[in-house]
Amino acid sequence: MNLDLTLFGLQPAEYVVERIGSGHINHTYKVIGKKKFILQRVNKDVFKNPEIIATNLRAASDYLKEYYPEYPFMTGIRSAAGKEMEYDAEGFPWRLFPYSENTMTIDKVSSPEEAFSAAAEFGMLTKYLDQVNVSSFKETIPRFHDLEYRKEQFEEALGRAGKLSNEASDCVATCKKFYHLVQQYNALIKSKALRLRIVHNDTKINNVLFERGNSNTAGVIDLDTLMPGYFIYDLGDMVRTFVCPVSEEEGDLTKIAFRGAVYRALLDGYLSEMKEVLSREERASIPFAGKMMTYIMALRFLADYLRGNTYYQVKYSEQNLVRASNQLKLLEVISKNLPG
Ligand code: GN1
Ligand code: MG
Repeated sequence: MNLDLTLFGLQPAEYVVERIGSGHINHTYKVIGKKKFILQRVNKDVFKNPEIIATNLRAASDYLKEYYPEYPFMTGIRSAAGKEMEYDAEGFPWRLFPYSENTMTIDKVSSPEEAFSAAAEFGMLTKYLDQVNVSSFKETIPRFHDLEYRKEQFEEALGRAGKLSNEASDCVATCKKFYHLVQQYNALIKSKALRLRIVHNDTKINNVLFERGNSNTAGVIDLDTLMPGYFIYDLGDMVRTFVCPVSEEEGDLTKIAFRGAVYRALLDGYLSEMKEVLSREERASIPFAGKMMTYIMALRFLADYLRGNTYYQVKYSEQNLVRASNQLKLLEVISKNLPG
Protein backbone atom coordinates (compact mmCIF):
# COMPACT_ATOMS: atom_id res chain seq x y z
CA MET A 1 0.00 0.00 0.00
CA ASN A 2 1.78 3.13 -1.11
CA LEU A 3 -0.73 5.89 -0.50
CA ASP A 4 0.20 8.69 1.86
CA LEU A 5 -2.62 8.42 4.43
CA THR A 6 -2.16 12.02 5.51
CA LEU A 7 -3.91 12.95 2.25
CA PHE A 8 -7.06 11.70 3.98
CA GLY A 9 -6.11 13.33 7.27
CA LEU A 10 -4.94 10.06 8.90
CA GLN A 11 -1.59 9.72 10.69
CA PRO A 12 0.12 6.61 9.24
CA ALA A 13 1.73 5.71 12.60
CA GLU A 14 -1.72 5.36 14.18
CA TYR A 15 -3.13 2.86 11.67
CA VAL A 16 -2.52 -0.68 10.46
CA VAL A 17 -3.49 -1.39 6.85
CA GLU A 18 -4.59 -4.91 5.81
CA ARG A 19 -5.48 -6.14 2.32
CA ILE A 20 -9.03 -7.57 2.18
CA GLY A 21 -11.78 -8.42 -0.31
CA SER A 22 -12.34 -10.77 -3.22
CA GLY A 23 -12.72 -8.28 -6.10
CA HIS A 24 -10.91 -8.94 -9.38
CA ILE A 25 -10.14 -5.36 -10.33
CA ASN A 26 -9.50 -2.86 -7.53
CA HIS A 27 -7.33 -3.38 -4.45
CA THR A 28 -9.21 -3.07 -1.16
CA TYR A 29 -7.77 -2.56 2.31
CA LYS A 30 -9.04 -2.24 5.85
CA VAL A 31 -7.48 0.62 7.81
CA ILE A 32 -7.50 -0.13 11.53
CA GLY A 33 -6.78 2.38 14.29
CA LYS A 34 -8.84 4.55 16.60
CA LYS A 35 -11.47 4.27 13.91
CA LYS A 36 -11.79 1.80 11.02
CA PHE A 37 -12.03 2.58 7.33
CA ILE A 38 -12.09 0.88 3.95
CA LEU A 39 -9.45 2.17 1.59
CA GLN A 40 -9.53 1.32 -2.08
CA ARG A 41 -7.13 1.72 -4.99
CA VAL A 42 -9.02 2.08 -8.25
CA ASN A 43 -7.56 0.14 -11.19
CA LYS A 44 -6.69 2.91 -13.64
CA ASP A 45 -6.09 0.43 -16.47
CA VAL A 46 -9.72 -0.65 -16.22
CA PHE A 47 -11.25 2.72 -15.27
CA LYS A 48 -9.30 4.80 -17.75
CA ASN A 49 -11.08 7.98 -16.73
CA PRO A 50 -11.67 7.51 -12.99
CA GLU A 51 -13.02 11.03 -12.56
CA ILE A 52 -16.19 9.82 -14.29
CA ILE A 53 -16.79 7.52 -11.30
CA ALA A 54 -16.72 10.56 -9.02
CA THR A 55 -19.03 12.64 -11.22
CA ASN A 56 -21.56 9.82 -11.59
CA LEU A 57 -21.62 9.19 -7.86
CA ARG A 58 -22.06 12.87 -7.15
CA ALA A 59 -25.00 13.03 -9.59
CA ALA A 60 -26.64 10.00 -7.94
CA SER A 61 -25.93 11.18 -4.42
CA ASP A 62 -27.28 14.69 -5.02
CA TYR A 63 -30.45 13.29 -6.54
CA LEU A 64 -31.01 10.70 -3.81
CA LYS A 65 -30.36 13.22 -1.04
CA GLU A 66 -33.01 15.46 -2.48
CA TYR A 67 -35.71 12.87 -3.22
CA TYR A 68 -34.89 9.91 -0.92
CA PRO A 69 -32.93 11.40 1.98
CA GLU A 70 -33.35 8.23 4.06
CA TYR A 71 -31.67 6.03 1.45
CA PRO A 72 -28.23 4.82 2.65
CA PHE A 73 -26.23 5.69 -0.45
CA MET A 74 -22.60 4.76 0.12
CA THR A 75 -20.40 7.78 -0.52
CA GLY A 76 -16.72 8.09 0.19
CA ILE A 77 -15.05 10.29 2.79
CA ARG A 78 -13.55 13.40 1.24
CA SER A 79 -9.82 13.90 1.52
CA ALA A 80 -8.17 16.65 3.57
CA ALA A 81 -8.24 18.78 0.40
CA GLY A 82 -11.97 18.08 -0.05
CA LYS A 83 -11.54 15.68 -2.98
CA GLU A 84 -13.35 12.38 -3.63
CA MET A 85 -10.13 10.69 -4.76
CA GLU A 86 -6.45 11.19 -4.15
CA TYR A 87 -3.72 9.96 -6.49
CA ASP A 88 -0.56 8.04 -5.52
CA ALA A 89 2.89 8.48 -7.08
CA GLU A 90 2.08 5.91 -9.80
CA GLY A 91 -1.09 7.75 -10.78
CA PHE A 92 -3.59 5.35 -9.17
CA PRO A 93 -6.65 7.02 -7.61
CA TRP A 94 -7.57 6.07 -4.01
CA ARG A 95 -10.80 6.44 -2.03
CA LEU A 96 -11.68 6.11 1.62
CA PHE A 97 -15.00 4.76 2.96
CA PRO A 98 -16.45 4.46 6.43
CA TYR A 99 -16.31 0.95 7.91
CA SER A 100 -19.24 -0.36 9.91
CA GLU A 101 -18.87 -3.14 12.50
CA ASN A 102 -22.60 -3.86 12.25
CA THR A 103 -22.59 -4.88 8.61
CA MET A 104 -20.88 -7.57 6.56
CA THR A 105 -20.75 -9.00 3.05
CA ILE A 106 -21.27 -12.63 2.05
CA ASP A 107 -19.73 -14.55 -0.87
CA LYS A 108 -22.57 -17.01 -1.27
CA VAL A 109 -26.35 -16.96 -0.94
CA SER A 110 -27.31 -19.54 1.66
CA SER A 111 -31.09 -19.09 1.83
CA PRO A 112 -34.01 -17.80 -0.24
CA GLU A 113 -34.46 -15.06 2.40
CA GLU A 114 -31.00 -13.70 1.64
CA ALA A 115 -31.73 -13.80 -2.09
CA PHE A 116 -35.00 -11.92 -1.56
CA SER A 117 -33.53 -9.13 0.53
CA ALA A 118 -30.38 -8.69 -1.60
CA ALA A 119 -32.42 -8.51 -4.81
CA ALA A 120 -34.88 -6.06 -3.22
CA GLU A 121 -31.91 -3.90 -2.19
CA PHE A 122 -30.57 -3.69 -5.77
CA GLY A 123 -34.11 -3.19 -7.08
CA MET A 124 -34.63 -0.30 -4.67
CA LEU A 125 -31.58 1.53 -6.00
CA THR A 126 -32.82 1.30 -9.60
CA LYS A 127 -36.32 2.26 -8.52
CA TYR A 128 -35.11 5.35 -6.66
CA LEU A 129 -33.04 6.39 -9.66
CA ASP A 130 -35.91 5.79 -12.09
CA GLN A 131 -36.53 9.50 -12.69
CA VAL A 132 -32.92 10.74 -12.52
CA ASN A 133 -31.59 12.40 -15.65
CA VAL A 134 -29.68 9.57 -17.37
CA SER A 135 -27.75 12.02 -19.53
CA SER A 136 -25.99 13.47 -16.48
CA PHE A 137 -24.15 10.12 -16.16
CA LYS A 138 -21.37 8.81 -18.36
CA GLU A 139 -20.06 5.28 -18.90
CA THR A 140 -17.12 4.57 -16.59
CA ILE A 141 -16.20 1.65 -18.86
CA PRO A 142 -17.46 2.10 -22.42
CA ARG A 143 -19.79 -0.65 -23.72
CA PHE A 144 -19.25 -2.55 -20.47
CA HIS A 145 -22.16 -4.97 -20.81
CA ASP A 146 -22.64 -4.77 -24.57
CA LEU A 147 -22.77 -8.46 -25.50
CA GLU A 148 -21.98 -7.83 -29.18
CA TYR A 149 -18.84 -5.91 -28.21
CA ARG A 150 -17.72 -8.61 -25.76
CA LYS A 151 -18.19 -11.25 -28.48
CA GLU A 152 -16.03 -9.15 -30.84
CA GLN A 153 -13.34 -8.84 -28.17
CA PHE A 154 -13.44 -12.60 -27.61
CA GLU A 155 -13.03 -13.25 -31.34
CA GLU A 156 -10.16 -10.81 -31.54
CA ALA A 157 -8.39 -12.49 -28.60
CA LEU A 158 -8.99 -15.89 -30.20
CA GLY A 159 -7.52 -14.66 -33.48
CA ARG A 160 -4.33 -13.55 -31.74
CA ALA A 161 -3.95 -16.53 -29.39
CA GLY A 162 -1.30 -19.20 -30.03
CA LYS A 163 -1.95 -22.94 -30.00
CA LEU A 164 -4.61 -23.90 -27.48
CA SER A 165 -4.70 -26.83 -25.07
CA ASN A 166 -7.48 -29.40 -25.60
CA GLU A 167 -9.28 -27.98 -22.61
CA ALA A 168 -9.13 -24.43 -23.96
CA SER A 169 -10.27 -25.56 -27.44
CA ASP A 170 -13.26 -27.34 -25.89
CA CYS A 171 -14.14 -24.24 -23.93
CA VAL A 172 -13.92 -22.08 -27.07
CA ALA A 173 -16.17 -24.51 -28.95
CA THR A 174 -18.76 -24.49 -26.16
CA CYS A 175 -18.63 -20.72 -26.06
CA LYS A 176 -19.40 -20.45 -29.76
CA LYS A 177 -22.48 -22.66 -29.31
CA PHE A 178 -24.15 -19.79 -27.51
CA TYR A 179 -23.72 -17.14 -30.20
CA HIS A 180 -27.50 -17.18 -30.65
CA LEU A 181 -27.69 -15.25 -27.36
CA VAL A 182 -25.77 -12.41 -29.01
CA GLN A 183 -28.34 -12.29 -31.81
CA GLN A 184 -31.12 -12.33 -29.22
CA TYR A 185 -29.41 -9.49 -27.34
CA ASN A 186 -28.94 -7.39 -30.48
CA ALA A 187 -32.57 -7.87 -31.46
CA LEU A 188 -33.74 -6.94 -27.97
CA ILE A 189 -31.69 -3.73 -27.92
CA LYS A 190 -32.78 -2.82 -31.43
CA SER A 191 -36.43 -3.33 -30.52
CA LYS A 192 -36.07 -0.55 -27.90
CA ALA A 193 -38.04 -2.70 -25.45
CA LEU A 194 -35.58 -1.86 -22.69
CA ARG A 195 -35.34 1.61 -21.21
CA LEU A 196 -31.89 3.05 -20.61
CA ARG A 197 -31.70 3.49 -16.84
CA ILE A 198 -29.07 4.09 -14.22
CA VAL A 199 -28.11 0.62 -13.05
CA HIS A 200 -25.47 -0.79 -10.70
CA ASN A 201 -23.83 -3.13 -13.24
CA ASP A 202 -22.05 -5.32 -10.67
CA THR A 203 -24.80 -6.89 -8.59
CA LYS A 204 -22.79 -9.83 -7.31
CA ILE A 205 -23.97 -11.07 -3.95
CA ASN A 206 -20.80 -9.74 -2.28
CA ASN A 207 -21.75 -6.19 -3.24
CA VAL A 208 -24.67 -6.12 -0.79
CA LEU A 209 -24.21 -5.13 2.83
CA PHE A 210 -26.05 -7.35 5.31
CA GLU A 211 -26.72 -6.61 8.95
CA ARG A 212 -24.77 -9.01 11.15
CA GLY A 213 -26.83 -11.86 12.55
CA ASN A 214 -29.87 -11.70 10.24
CA SER A 215 -30.75 -11.57 6.54
CA ASN A 216 -31.70 -7.86 6.48
CA THR A 217 -29.71 -5.71 4.09
CA ALA A 218 -28.18 -2.33 4.81
CA GLY A 219 -27.35 -1.03 1.34
CA VAL A 220 -25.24 -1.80 -1.71
CA ILE A 221 -21.55 -1.13 -2.34
CA ASP A 222 -19.08 -1.10 -5.26
CA LEU A 223 -20.70 1.70 -7.21
CA ASP A 224 -17.92 2.24 -9.76
CA THR A 225 -20.10 1.00 -12.58
CA LEU A 226 -23.27 2.86 -11.54
CA MET A 227 -24.02 4.23 -14.98
CA PRO A 228 -26.45 4.03 -17.89
CA GLY A 229 -27.50 0.48 -18.74
CA TYR A 230 -30.44 -1.91 -18.85
CA PHE A 231 -32.20 -3.62 -15.96
CA ILE A 232 -31.26 -7.04 -17.40
CA TYR A 233 -27.62 -6.31 -16.47
CA ASP A 234 -28.49 -6.07 -12.78
CA LEU A 235 -31.10 -8.79 -12.69
CA GLY A 236 -28.89 -11.07 -14.78
CA ASP A 237 -25.80 -10.68 -12.61
CA MET A 238 -27.90 -11.55 -9.58
CA VAL A 239 -29.17 -14.70 -11.27
CA ARG A 240 -25.57 -15.57 -12.22
CA THR A 241 -24.21 -15.17 -8.70
CA PHE A 242 -27.19 -16.07 -6.48
CA VAL A 243 -28.72 -19.25 -7.91
CA CYS A 244 -25.58 -21.40 -8.08
CA PRO A 245 -24.47 -23.04 -4.81
CA VAL A 246 -20.77 -22.50 -5.72
CA SER A 247 -18.87 -19.45 -6.93
CA GLU A 248 -17.41 -18.69 -10.36
CA GLU A 249 -14.04 -19.96 -9.04
CA GLU A 250 -15.26 -23.55 -8.58
CA GLY A 251 -13.39 -26.00 -10.80
CA ASP A 252 -15.57 -29.03 -9.99
CA LEU A 253 -18.33 -28.47 -12.50
CA THR A 254 -20.51 -31.21 -11.04
CA LYS A 255 -21.25 -28.81 -8.18
CA ILE A 256 -22.86 -26.26 -10.50
CA ALA A 257 -26.63 -26.26 -10.13
CA PHE A 258 -29.72 -24.09 -10.36
CA ARG A 259 -31.47 -23.52 -7.05
CA GLY A 260 -35.08 -22.91 -8.05
CA ALA A 261 -36.16 -21.65 -4.62
CA VAL A 262 -33.32 -19.10 -4.62
CA TYR A 263 -34.25 -17.94 -8.14
CA ARG A 264 -37.90 -17.46 -7.21
CA ALA A 265 -36.98 -15.54 -4.06
CA LEU A 266 -34.54 -13.37 -6.03
CA LEU A 267 -37.21 -12.52 -8.59
CA ASP A 268 -39.84 -11.88 -5.91
CA GLY A 269 -37.41 -9.62 -4.04
CA TYR A 270 -36.44 -7.67 -7.15
CA LEU A 271 -40.03 -7.28 -8.32
CA SER A 272 -41.16 -6.25 -4.83
CA GLU A 273 -39.39 -2.98 -5.72
CA MET A 274 -39.39 -2.96 -9.52
CA LYS A 275 -42.79 -4.35 -10.51
CA GLU A 276 -44.33 -0.94 -11.21
CA VAL A 277 -41.13 0.51 -12.65
CA LEU A 278 -40.56 -2.06 -15.41
CA SER A 279 -42.67 -1.92 -18.54
CA ARG A 280 -44.47 -4.98 -19.87
CA GLU A 281 -41.85 -5.28 -22.62
CA GLU A 282 -39.07 -5.16 -20.06
CA ARG A 283 -40.72 -7.82 -17.92
CA ALA A 284 -40.87 -10.10 -20.97
CA SER A 285 -37.06 -10.20 -21.06
CA ILE A 286 -36.68 -11.40 -17.45
CA PRO A 287 -35.83 -15.02 -18.42
CA PHE A 288 -33.11 -13.75 -20.79
CA ALA A 289 -31.30 -11.67 -18.15
CA GLY A 290 -29.46 -14.47 -16.31
CA LYS A 291 -28.39 -16.17 -19.52
CA MET A 292 -27.09 -12.96 -21.04
CA MET A 293 -25.01 -12.00 -18.01
CA THR A 294 -23.64 -15.49 -17.43
CA TYR A 295 -22.64 -15.65 -21.08
CA ILE A 296 -20.99 -12.23 -21.06
CA MET A 297 -18.84 -13.32 -18.12
CA ALA A 298 -17.85 -16.54 -19.90
CA LEU A 299 -16.81 -14.49 -22.94
CA ARG A 300 -14.90 -11.98 -20.83
CA PHE A 301 -13.08 -14.61 -18.75
CA LEU A 302 -12.21 -16.67 -21.80
CA ALA A 303 -11.03 -13.64 -23.79
CA ASP A 304 -8.79 -12.67 -20.87
CA TYR A 305 -7.37 -16.19 -20.67
CA LEU A 306 -6.63 -16.08 -24.41
CA ARG A 307 -4.94 -12.68 -24.02
CA GLY A 308 -2.71 -14.02 -21.25
CA ASN A 309 -4.62 -12.69 -18.20
CA THR A 310 -4.22 -8.96 -18.62
CA TYR A 311 -7.51 -7.81 -17.06
CA TYR A 312 -8.66 -9.96 -14.13
CA GLN A 313 -6.42 -10.69 -11.19
CA VAL A 314 -5.42 -14.37 -11.20
CA LYS A 315 -3.64 -16.61 -8.70
CA TYR A 316 -2.77 -19.28 -11.29
CA SER A 317 -2.47 -19.11 -15.08
CA GLU A 318 -5.51 -21.30 -15.89
CA GLN A 319 -7.82 -19.46 -13.51
CA ASN A 320 -9.67 -17.50 -16.19
CA LEU A 321 -10.17 -20.72 -18.18
CA VAL A 322 -11.64 -22.37 -15.08
CA ARG A 323 -13.90 -19.36 -14.55
CA ALA A 324 -15.05 -19.44 -18.20
CA SER A 325 -15.78 -23.20 -18.09
CA ASN A 326 -17.64 -22.70 -14.83
CA GLN A 327 -19.78 -19.93 -16.34
CA LEU A 328 -20.53 -21.98 -19.47
CA LYS A 329 -21.69 -24.91 -17.36
CA LEU A 330 -23.83 -22.52 -15.34
CA LEU A 331 -25.23 -21.09 -18.57
CA GLU A 332 -26.27 -24.59 -19.68
CA VAL A 333 -27.97 -25.17 -16.35
CA ILE A 334 -29.73 -21.79 -16.34
CA SER A 335 -30.86 -22.25 -19.97
CA LYS A 336 -32.47 -25.60 -19.07
CA ASN A 337 -34.34 -24.02 -16.19
CA LEU A 338 -35.29 -20.73 -17.82
CA PRO A 339 -36.22 -21.33 -21.43
CA GLY A 340 -37.16 -18.38 -23.60
C1 GN1 B 1 -15.26 -7.74 -11.68
O1 GN1 B 1 -13.76 -6.76 -9.24
P1 GN1 B 1 -15.18 -7.11 -9.09
O2 GN1 B 1 -15.30 -8.49 -8.52
O3 GN1 B 1 -15.98 -6.09 -8.38
C2 GN1 B 1 -15.87 -7.09 -12.92
C3 GN1 B 1 -17.33 -7.48 -13.04
C4 GN1 B 1 -17.48 -8.98 -13.07
C5 GN1 B 1 -16.79 -9.58 -11.85
C6 GN1 B 1 -16.77 -11.09 -11.94
C7 GN1 B 1 -14.98 -3.51 -13.59
O4 GN1 B 1 -15.87 -7.19 -10.54
O5 GN1 B 1 -17.85 -6.97 -14.25
O6 GN1 B 1 -18.81 -9.34 -13.05
O7 GN1 B 1 -15.44 -9.14 -11.74
N1 GN1 B 1 -15.72 -5.64 -12.85
C8 GN1 B 1 -15.12 -4.96 -13.82
O8 GN1 B 1 -16.56 -11.63 -10.69
O9 GN1 B 1 -14.72 -5.48 -14.85
MG1 MG C 1 -16.99 -4.41 -9.00
